[in-house]
Amino acid sequence: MKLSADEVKITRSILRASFEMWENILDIDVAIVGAGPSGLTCARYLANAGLKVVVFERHLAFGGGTWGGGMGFPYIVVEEPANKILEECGVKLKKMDDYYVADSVEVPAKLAVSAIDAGAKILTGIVVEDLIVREDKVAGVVINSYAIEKAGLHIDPLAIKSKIVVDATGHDATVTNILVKKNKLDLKVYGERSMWAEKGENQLLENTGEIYPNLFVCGMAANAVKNGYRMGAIFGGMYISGKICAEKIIEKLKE
Ligand code: 48F
Repeated sequence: MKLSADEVKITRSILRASFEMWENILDIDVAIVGAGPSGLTCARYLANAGLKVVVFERHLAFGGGTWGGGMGFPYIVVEEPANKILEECGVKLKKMDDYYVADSVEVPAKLAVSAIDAGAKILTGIVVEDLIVREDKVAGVVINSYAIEKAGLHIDPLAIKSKIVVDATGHDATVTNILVKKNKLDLKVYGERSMWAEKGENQLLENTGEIYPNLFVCGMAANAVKNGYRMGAIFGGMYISGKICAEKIIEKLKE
């Protein structure tokens, strides 16, 4: 047996596939910023509904704050009815006391696979550094490479048009903060409150939704924007928030 490995052909294949991919996502239905638990769940439900969805994630890995479980102990806790969302993705859950526990590596892996299989594109190593805003409505995302950001290089970004943008950036609510700061909006981003798991989980469901025309928030970003409590290593609210956010977007896009 002789394996063929021509450098030019390898390079050409990668470049062609990349250009094809980028061209196909220049104008999309939903741009989700952040591939944590809420963003991935939201992507899965939107893609299942037939929408063109791209998730932009700063780091090279998807999963956000799930991988390390609670303080490095590799399990997360999920409460009913969020267990059903993970079960749909094939995650194995174990009942303990009033909760379910799940392997903190299995969960992001299976959530991402289910979002990809539904048709969502996940792009890692890409930072959303600004938004396109037209006549007081969000109209897309301004993106750059994480490597460029990390190196502190002054290299201009590119842009993607999107009917809806989702801020699923977690505790820092970076997208909403950028929108408010750059456009001098009255909208105040309060930041999250100290931990109160039960209250935080329930506030999250109320705080999920559209906060500015065409900008939705889900996951911890939704509580950070509205000064909701943080919850720690209980994740059910993140999955339900992602699902509610997808349902609200589907409803809006029907209008
Ligand atoms: O933080 P993260 O996991 O957000 P989440 O979906 O889930 C929160 C839980 O992990 C946990 C918790 C449970 O009770 O509180 O913390 O709300 O994922 C957010 C992702 O967004 C990425 C970031 O790297 C992370 O993977 N991100 C943040 N800002 C940007 C970004 C940006 N400007 N561009 C691209 N990605």
